[in-house]
Amino acid sequence: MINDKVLSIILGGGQGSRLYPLTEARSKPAVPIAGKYRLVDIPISNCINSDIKRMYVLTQFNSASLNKHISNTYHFSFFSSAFVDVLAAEQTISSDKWFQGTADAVRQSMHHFLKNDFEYALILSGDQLYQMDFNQMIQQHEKSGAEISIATYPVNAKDATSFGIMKTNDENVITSFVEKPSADVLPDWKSDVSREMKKEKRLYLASMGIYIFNRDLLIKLMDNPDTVDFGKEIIPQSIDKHKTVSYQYEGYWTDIGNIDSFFEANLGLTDDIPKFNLYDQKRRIYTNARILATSKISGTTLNNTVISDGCIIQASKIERSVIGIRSRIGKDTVIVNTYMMGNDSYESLEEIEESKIDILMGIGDRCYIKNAIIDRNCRIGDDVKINGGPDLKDIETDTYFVKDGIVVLKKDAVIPKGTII
Ligand code: ADQ
Ligand code: ADP
Repeated sequence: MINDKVLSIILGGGQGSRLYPLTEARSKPAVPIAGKYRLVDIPISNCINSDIKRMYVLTQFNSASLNKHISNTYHFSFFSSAFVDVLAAEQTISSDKWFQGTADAVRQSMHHFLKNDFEYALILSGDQLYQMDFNQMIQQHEKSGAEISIATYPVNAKDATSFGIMKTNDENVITSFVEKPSADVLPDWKSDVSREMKKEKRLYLASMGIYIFNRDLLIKLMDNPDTVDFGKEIIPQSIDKHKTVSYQYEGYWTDIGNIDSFFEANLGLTDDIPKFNLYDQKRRIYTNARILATSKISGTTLNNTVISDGCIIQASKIERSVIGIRSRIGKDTVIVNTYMMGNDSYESLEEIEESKIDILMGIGDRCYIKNAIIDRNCRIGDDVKINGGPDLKDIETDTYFVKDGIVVLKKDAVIPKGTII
């Protein structure tokens, strides 16, 4: 079934500086998460599960891995109108600039959207972890006669300063909106939330950056080239003129736009009962069906660890970690609090035996790795110690990057035997 009223626009990311260095060699939607998925699989799967099957992914630059992933993963029937198209910022006769912000990205791509029939544009962020049925939001949008709807989530004072915060009237109509308020003005922005939210001190109604716009209004708003951002301009300037309604969401939702939150969201999947449920049959997260072999594990004590397909593991212990596809981990190695993204391919036995390769792809023998993100195709030699933690200062080298105590090994990094970080 296809909802033919709704066209989905997924904001795949600007320069991606907040997720650097994971976005050094790929666009943000292509960043691998949860061992076998890519960031873009989350909004795309939410759309598919809501029968919204016409999607554009807007990205600042096209990466080979993003295009390959989308074309390998999302095949729709020849007879269906479903599609997932990637639109990268492009130079046109009227514009020689990259997307200046979220609204500018939508504006510059409007000519693509308008080739389709639709009543509502559903605008989504590309860097959030959640499972949401958009139909409920669409139904409320229609019922309330709104021209714009914004999905909202109650947050606490600490988080409130990094979101758009709003106030509503009794009918959920948004009466005021401020983008990322400073801490000193926050007391003016409290909302009357449910008793449960009050108990958790989540008193501020935050925008989730998920919007529904009526088609005609979006066309009109995109006519003004001076507005470049939804949060900074379009929304605050619209609430007085166009009925803008809040759709309050109560499920799990988290922003994974920076290294720290990305790391925690991945490791959160190893909890006994993770907040993000990858095992939900009704709300599946789709990804490339790679047809990999099963994982082979020998001599390893595993605690709260998620292991993807095609791994060969001989480590002595892995704790609270997510191990990505085709990972190879050597003997007597200990891994704690780590997200290893895995490898794009295997090295053949012949290649290894002929020792053309000095350090094999994956993690060597007798290593100790804690509080790290290991990007794809890294080669970590034997006896390497990586001990991330709050004491580690932020630095960047050719092969790794430290942010908030998390050591991020860059894609294809080679870490020589015996290195200590
Ligand atoms: P932010 O997340 O800070 O706040 P922004 O950086 O504009 O806003 O990103 C929104 C989404 O658009 C992200 O997925 C981002 O990757 C993507 N994006 C940013 N620039 C882009 C560009 N030039 N081209 C394509 N995609 C781009 C927003 C709202 C807040 C709200 C939070 C919720 O402004 O009001 O509270 O989202 O996370
Ligand atoms: P994903 O990145 O989603 O895991 P694939 O598993 O299909 O996607 O492959 C990732 C990348 O690695 C692709 O660009 C693919 O062409 C490349 N690749 C896959 N297998 C090999 C191989 N045996 N040798 C070299 N490159 C490979």
